[in-house]
This record gives sequence, C-alpha cells and structure tokens, in this order.
Amino acid sequence: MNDSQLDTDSPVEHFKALILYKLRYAVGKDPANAYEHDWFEALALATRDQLIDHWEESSTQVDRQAAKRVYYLSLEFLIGRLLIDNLSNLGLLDIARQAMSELGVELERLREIEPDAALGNGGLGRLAACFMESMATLRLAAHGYGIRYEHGLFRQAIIDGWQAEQTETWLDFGNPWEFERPEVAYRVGFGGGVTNHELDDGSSRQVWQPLETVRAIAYDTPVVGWRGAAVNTLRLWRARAEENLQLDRFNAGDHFGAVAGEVRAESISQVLYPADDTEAGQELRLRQEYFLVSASLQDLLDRHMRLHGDLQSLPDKVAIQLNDTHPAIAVVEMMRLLVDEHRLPWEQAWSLTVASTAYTNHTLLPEALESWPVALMERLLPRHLQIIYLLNAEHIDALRAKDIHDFQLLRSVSLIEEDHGRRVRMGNLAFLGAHSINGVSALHTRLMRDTVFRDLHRLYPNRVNNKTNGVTFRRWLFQVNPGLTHLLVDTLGEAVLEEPETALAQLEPYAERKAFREEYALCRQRNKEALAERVRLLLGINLDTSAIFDVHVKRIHEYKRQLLNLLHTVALYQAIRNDPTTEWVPRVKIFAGKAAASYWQAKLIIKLANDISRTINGDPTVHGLLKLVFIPNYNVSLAETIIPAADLSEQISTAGMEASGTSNMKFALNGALTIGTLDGANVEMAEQVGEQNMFIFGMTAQQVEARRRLALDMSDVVADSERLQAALGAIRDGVFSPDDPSRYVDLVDGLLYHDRFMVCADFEAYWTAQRQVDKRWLKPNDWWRSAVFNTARMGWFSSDRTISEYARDIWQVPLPPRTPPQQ
Ligand code: B1H
Repeated sequence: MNDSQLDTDSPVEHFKALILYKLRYAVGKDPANAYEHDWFEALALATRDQLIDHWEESSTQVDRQAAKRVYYLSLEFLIGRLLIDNLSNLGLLDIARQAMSELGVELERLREIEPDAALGNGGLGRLAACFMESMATLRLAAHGYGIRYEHGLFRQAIIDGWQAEQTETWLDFGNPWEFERPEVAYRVGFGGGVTNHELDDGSSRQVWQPLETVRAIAYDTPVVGWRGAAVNTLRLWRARAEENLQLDRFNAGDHFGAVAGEVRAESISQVLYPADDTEAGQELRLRQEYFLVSASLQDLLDRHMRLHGDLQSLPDKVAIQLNDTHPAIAVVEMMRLLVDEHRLPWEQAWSLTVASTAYTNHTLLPEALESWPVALMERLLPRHLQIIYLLNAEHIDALRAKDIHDFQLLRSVSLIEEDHGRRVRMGNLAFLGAHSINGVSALHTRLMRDTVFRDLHRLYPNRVNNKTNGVTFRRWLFQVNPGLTHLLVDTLGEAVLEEPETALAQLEPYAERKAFREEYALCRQRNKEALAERVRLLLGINLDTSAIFDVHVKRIHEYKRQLLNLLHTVALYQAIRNDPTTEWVPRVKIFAGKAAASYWQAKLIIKLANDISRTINGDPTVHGLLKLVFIPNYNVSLAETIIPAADLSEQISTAGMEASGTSNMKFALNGALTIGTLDGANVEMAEQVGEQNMFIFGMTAQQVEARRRLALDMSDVVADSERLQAALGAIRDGVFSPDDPSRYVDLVDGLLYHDRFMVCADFEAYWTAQRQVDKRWLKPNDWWRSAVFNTARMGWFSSDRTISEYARDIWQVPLPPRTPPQQ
C-alpha cells in the first residue's frame, strides 16, 4: 500500500489506516475479532514499515561512500522489548498512542504484551544492545552479529522461596521485528580431520575436511537511531541441518533417527548459554561460539570482497570488535579463511587479522576466564588447533629472539595452559590477535594491566586501553521515565533530547531551587506508585511509597554481595525490634535477579531473601518501618519499571571484582543516590557527581587484596561487632527458616571462616553508610539536591560517549556530523 492509496491528511489518520491495513492483510483479522496480540502485531508491522526506507538508504549510503564498517560480535544481545524503542526513536510515540486510542486499544497494554528478547545474561548483553542503539544514533555503519536463540535466558519462578528455571519462549507468537533471509546462508563445519595437499609448485596446503556441517541462516532486525538518524542491522544466525529429514531412514520406519541430524544441528541455536557443568554442555557452548564466528566472518568477508575486491584493504574497511573472549576463535577462523580459503601468505594474513580485530575484556574473575581443553578443540576444530599451535610457536620464538627467556613469563603469555590438563587460553589468544584490548572502567583497565594481562601488557604496552561503559539515554531515561523527561524538557528545552550528554549539565543550578526539587520528587513519587502497584499485583504485598525504596537488582552472585545487604536488613530488623520507639526511617528493600541454574550458593541466597521477606513482612513490630520484597524474573522490562522508582541504588560489590556495572549508571541518571564501594565505574561516578552526592563505603581494591593475603577468617571482625554477630547468629540458628533450622549453617560458617568476598569485613562500614542514608532522607532538601545533581552530572555515562571513543581510538572511523532532526 502506498501513500496515494490512503485518503488521509493527518499523521494519526495515516498511521491508523496503516495499522488497520496490517491487521487485515498481514495478521488476517478484523478489528471486531482481533485479540490484543493481533493489535500488537499490526502496530509492530506498521512501525516496522516506517523503518524500511531509512534502512535501505542507510546501507546504500554506506556502500556508496565505501565507508569502514564496524562489526560487533557478541554471543549476547539483551534487547528487551522493541515497540516503544522503535516508536520513540522514530518520533511516532504520540502518534501511535493517539491512533491506537482512536482504535479503542490502549498502547500501554500492547507494550506489556511484547515478550522480552532476552538473548543475554546481564550487563554484557545489555551493553551490546545499548551500543547497537548508540551506533545507529551516531550514524556509524555498524552490524551486530549474534545467535538467534530459540530460547533466551530462562524465566525465573519463585516456588516456596526457591528459584525454579522455566523455558523462555519469546518466539511463540512469532517476531514481528525480524526478517528471515534464507538466501543469506553459510556452511559451518565441525570435526573431521586435516590433510596435507601437495601443490604443483612444490608448496603444500592444509585442507580441513569437516565431518559435519550445519547451515547458518541470517535473521535481520533493523536497529533505528534517535530521530531515525540511521538504521543498522542486527544479524542473528539460526542453525539448520544440511538435510532436515533423512527420507530413507524415515521410510524405513526410523522416524526419530530420521530427524536426529536436524536436532543435533539445530541444538546450536536452541538455548542461550546452556549449563556448562556437564561435558556435553561445554561442547555445545564451543559449537555456538564457532558457529557465530564462522558465519559472521564468512559474511563480512563476502561483503568486503563484493564491495572492495581485495583483502589488502581489510583493516581500512573492517573493524571487528569481540565482545569478551566468547567470539575469540574469530582470530583463528580469520587466519583459516585468509590462508586456507583465500590463499594469502601466513604473515600477511596475520597482520590483516590483528589490524582488523579488537577485543573487549569484561571480567577478571578467574572462573569466567575462558579456556578450552585441547582435546575438545582437537575433536571439534582440528584445523583451528593447528593454527593455534603455529601462532603460539611463532609468538614464543619471537620472544626468545628478543632474548626473553624467563620461563615463568613465557608460560604466562603462552596460548596453551599446561597446568590443569592442557587448555587453550582464549584471553591470551584474543590479546595476541587484536590491536586493541580494552577494559570497561578505569579501575578495571588498571587491574587488567596489573594482573591478568600483566605480562602480555609488558610485551605489547600500547594495546591495553580503557573505554568506560555507558548506557543509552533514549531507553534508560526518555522511555523509562517520561515524567522526568517532560520536566527536563520543560526546564532545559529540547536540547535535552538531542544532546543530553551536554544539556543535562545545565540542570545543576536547579538543584538549588526548592520548587524544582519538589517537582522532581513528584516524578519519583509517581514512579514509586507504579512500581508499588506492580508489586501488589504480582506478590499481593502493599508497599509504603513514602518509605525509602532501597533497590538491589542484578544477577545474583557472591561478589555482588546481596548477602551484605541481607545482613543489613536483618540487623536493621533486629534494631527496630529491640527499640521500636525510636524514630526509624521507613525502608522498603527491593531485590530481584537470577542465579545461574548450576550456582547453588546463589540460589540459596535467593531462598534466604525470601525467608527473610516472609518473616519481616509478617512481623507486626516492624510494620510500616521495614519490608523486603523479592520480585521474580528480573529482566530488561522489569528493570524499566524498577529503576525510575528507586531512591537508593545498591552497588556494593567487593572492590576490584565488578568490572564496571551499568545499572549503577541507569539508577543515578534517574536520580537515585548510590550506596556503593569504590569498584568498577562507581569510581568514575564518584568523580563526576561528587562523593558528597553518594554514599561511598568499604575497602578499596588494594585493601581487599591485602586482607585476602592476611586471612579470610573473619573471627576478629565478627568479635568486634555485636550487631553483625546477632545478625549472623539469627540466620544461622534458623530464625528465618524454622521449617529447616540448619538451612543456613554452612552459608554463615562460610562468611565467618572463609569470607572470600569480604562481606563481614565491610559490614560495619556499610551499616554506617546506611545510617547516613537515613539522615539525608530526613532532610528532603539535601536528599533531592543530591538527586538532581546525580541526573545533572551523568551525561558522561551516555553510551554515545563510549561509542565515540571506540570509533576514534579503536575503530578509527570518523563520526558523521549529527544531522538536524527530521520530522
Ligand atoms: C560481565 C560477563 C560474562 N563480565 C561470562 N563478564 C558469560 C562472563 O555466559 N558467560 O559465559 C557471560 C557474561 N559479564 C559484565 O559485563 C560485568 O560483570 C559488568 O561489571 C559489566 O558492566 C558488564 C559490561 O561490561
């Protein structure tokens, strides 16, 4: 249908007609018999239509200009919902709301119907999604490459206080945003062997003959920037069998055997991060990594050859960013493609590979540093293992040639770990194969240089650099907090929407104006009421919205120290019970987060939170003063309701362990005050907003190191704190678990005698900081002044700033000038 067929003049009428057209001809329904989901689909398809022309233009423009392209390779893209994102970036939100309302459907209802695309675990995946949006907004020619998991991160149910994992089924009703591209398909091989072929000229060549091949099929989702600046592509691969059905086996009566190959192939894109505590699970993960990498590199090399015709120009036209080591096998696959398939000389292939590749490190935790058993690599990717051995030999020889013979050093920089069975170290591989290795906050990058990559950094001192994370303000301010956004626009003008990084700073003087602070506080109040309503519907618990909403939401992990917060909750509970007449500051403790399915201790922490919740919420002595809720199934959409409703943001990881954190930025942008350690990006947040506008407490990374060397036994610390003793004692004795009094004995003993995460060691400092929180809350002028300061000073944490730095320092692509908004 084109415009001339629409007999309309107003944009709302026009959009309404489009929606009705989609409802009828794409969904096959009449307004009279349409379900809400049908309306959602019609609206999504009508919205998607508005992207197509821009999408086409963006890509032909890049082709025409022969611009350099950025390829962001990630096993995770934690996108969440797209309806409001797309409408809002296209400037169609109000039009759509009006159109739907005239059609008798509330836009808010449709918003809630869309399932989250939960193709990620947490911060790393969400960062990739923010980056995609920022790259489109900044009009960088960028492609995201990932896997189209049939099932994203599991749905968390809380059953009797315990986490239960349920399958996530986001594709059940189809996905209106994506385009299947069956014609864009590549073969990806696994297993088999390598043979040596003698060539006529006397040279020889290695030929990998995989035992098994699967097909990677492209699914493209358009990613639109703010004001439709540019529309980029997120290309997700789905695995299909070469042959879907073995007809001969089927006809012979073996109906299951006939589809076994299909099941095996398709299992690659079935599930995000299958549990890796079994050998089969590990193998599947490596298959996923290689599948993504091989399909993506074949695709980008095809495009490069089509557009430029020679490989010499690869680093001028292609920048590949590896999101952690998960796609690090790309270094080796690129060598294989260049040497084995494109017949480039080895040295040349290597310099092209290194010059086009960059790697982002997101964690220093030893258990998260990837390495693959040599035996597994040999079985699954024999040619790649050969290449790794060759690269390693050259690497070590080059060092010896430079007269470096220190055995310890050579061992630590080797691609192969020899200690715990032979394994390929993916971090070292990514470091060696990349011209840039970046950390995600200043502290994290410093620790990278000092610890995990110490020796490699000494050998290649120019490679490690920092790119502090950021978040997209379009989603994490404009969309999640329309009330505050209106206030900001009313106060500072439209510039806030166009250049929030700079415009927000103009808010600072308003922190001193009482009338402004009151309006600002009112926005928060409304958001708190919306969250309270949600909690009432979900859990049947009423929250007092005049209490401090004290929020701790993120993956459940010992280093993130939900336990420290729970200990504070218990200590506060006991203090109130001991002295109910004191003027306590009312608190609502809000927790949410998922535990990895195989992480027992994290699941026990969830149970503890729920046990404490039941006890406290049912105790009339603390009624109106203290409540704890654990909201199930934390995901992007839930975060969008929780974050703008938070007064206090808990960012209390053990110093040195959280690489950056990104929810810390989202909370502060929306004006929550942070209680936090000097860890990750908290450090830089404190520099920007000033420590006086946060509650910084606890040991520094250095002090943590020192204390670890001293002892993990915390008897001394506990002996010094009656409050801590009492809190630990109550948990240990079963006060919160009368049905199973010994449930937490091991957990508490772990804290007492083997406190790897310094929970006890930081407890008193945390308690004191929490009392500072109470004090400030009792002085609303001070509290809201700090809150306004947080919003005003968060501009630097925009992912637009982060992406501009990647573009300038790592990818070396010029940023096109910002276009004036088009209407
Ligand atoms: C982060 C991960 C991660 N760091 C392994 N590392 C995974 C590691 O599936 N796996 O095997 C998945 C994810 N995720 C996070 O990255 C950091 O903990 C945060 O501090 C940081 O803000 C975020 C983005 O840089």
